[in-house]
Amino acid sequence: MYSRRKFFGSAGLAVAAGAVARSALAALPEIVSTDSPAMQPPLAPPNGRPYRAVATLNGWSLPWRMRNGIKEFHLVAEPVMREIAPGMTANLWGYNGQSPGPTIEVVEGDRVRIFVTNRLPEATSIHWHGQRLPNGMDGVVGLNQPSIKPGQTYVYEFVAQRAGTFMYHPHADETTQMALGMMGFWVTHSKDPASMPVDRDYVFLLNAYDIAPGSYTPKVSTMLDFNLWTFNSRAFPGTAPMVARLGERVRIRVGNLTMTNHPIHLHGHEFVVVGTDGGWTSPASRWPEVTVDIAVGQMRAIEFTAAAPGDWAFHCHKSHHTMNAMSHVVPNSIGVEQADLEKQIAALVPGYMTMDPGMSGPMNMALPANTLPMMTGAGRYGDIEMGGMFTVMKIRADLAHGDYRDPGWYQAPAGSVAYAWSGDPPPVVRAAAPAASEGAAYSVRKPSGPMDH
Ligand SMILES: [Cu+2]
Repeated sequence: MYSRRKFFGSAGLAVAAGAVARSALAALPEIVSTDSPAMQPPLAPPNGRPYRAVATLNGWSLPWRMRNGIKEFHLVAEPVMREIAPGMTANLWGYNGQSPGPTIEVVEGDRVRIFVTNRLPEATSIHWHGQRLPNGMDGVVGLNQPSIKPGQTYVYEFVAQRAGTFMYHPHADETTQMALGMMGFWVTHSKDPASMPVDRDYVFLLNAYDIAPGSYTPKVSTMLDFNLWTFNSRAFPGTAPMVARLGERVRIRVGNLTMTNHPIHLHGHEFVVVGTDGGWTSPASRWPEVTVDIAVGQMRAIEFTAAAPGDWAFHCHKSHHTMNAMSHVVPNSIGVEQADLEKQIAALVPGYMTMDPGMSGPMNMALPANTLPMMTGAGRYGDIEMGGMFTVMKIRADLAHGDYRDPGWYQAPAGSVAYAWSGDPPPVVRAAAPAASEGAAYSVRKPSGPMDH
């Protein structure tokens, strides 16, 4: 399941034991790591209280060890390589081999101990976003704890008090560390495994990067103008599809660690928001939606019944967020005869290239290395013309329960697909202008004089 496993060497152990200053903790949990962006199947709990494990989009859940009744995890903050989509890899910072880090799954009431080893070139910490915990475990450097210096291991320990959806991220040099992808998902399952049952529970984070075309490392000073908008650090067509069997109850949990809000939209179905930052919503408070806006720092859990078979788009509704690296200084050249213009301008500006009308066709330029096309992905009927925060909800009648494999493109029944009209166009019928007397009914009355009153 994991592409490589690392064990702490004796040198690392000495550093760690010094940092935590407790000989009982010298035996650190094994570091489980992966270098793959593939979506791993849910990790069924091998011990502890039972729960239905979540599926992390293009990600995985971190195994733990049970020690004297405490769930022990080991996170390693380190530089990683993340394939954003085939054809583009980014130098990021993350945890245990990937960015985002692995999802942590625990059960309400679990006592949790998390070892955090810093293999970054600068100090870090982890804040457990949304948790009820002792103040000294909240992870804000300087406020709640000293920073975790390079080479040190710190220990966080608390009881997961509330079921729900959470995130983790550093509270140290945040603009740099979050711009480089240091973040992860956290799910605290209800201690009653029968409460709020679903058949599939997908989770992912919203992230944004600013990686100049032709380069590999995100800029860390960008405030708003990011050029890669991603689901769990993957841009379409690199995003895995979410799949469900027809009739299954599906939950999708999304956390936003970008610098702007994202209206997340599902096609073909209505959903309800069953969870917010503070926990599960009461059933009486829910109303049907097809889009939910997720603000910065927020988590939302939505649920719906997979009622209609097909390949249903699931995406951020800000149209620039379903594009990959692009320039925002492109003039609108719709209606301009491009071929002619390009020749004339190129004589003055060597290398000048125009955009195709509407920018929906391939651009007349070769892409720099390690750069994704703006809109890409080929579907059953041609180019999908999407990138960034886009994936597909694939609902099939013949999918087995628990099967998360991509079933390929939907084969729509004959006669159920929009088609080109091949007959003659209908005659244009223009409505007659209203006659003067009819129009008078809608005309403004003459201003009335004082005598009219
Ligand atoms: Cu968006």
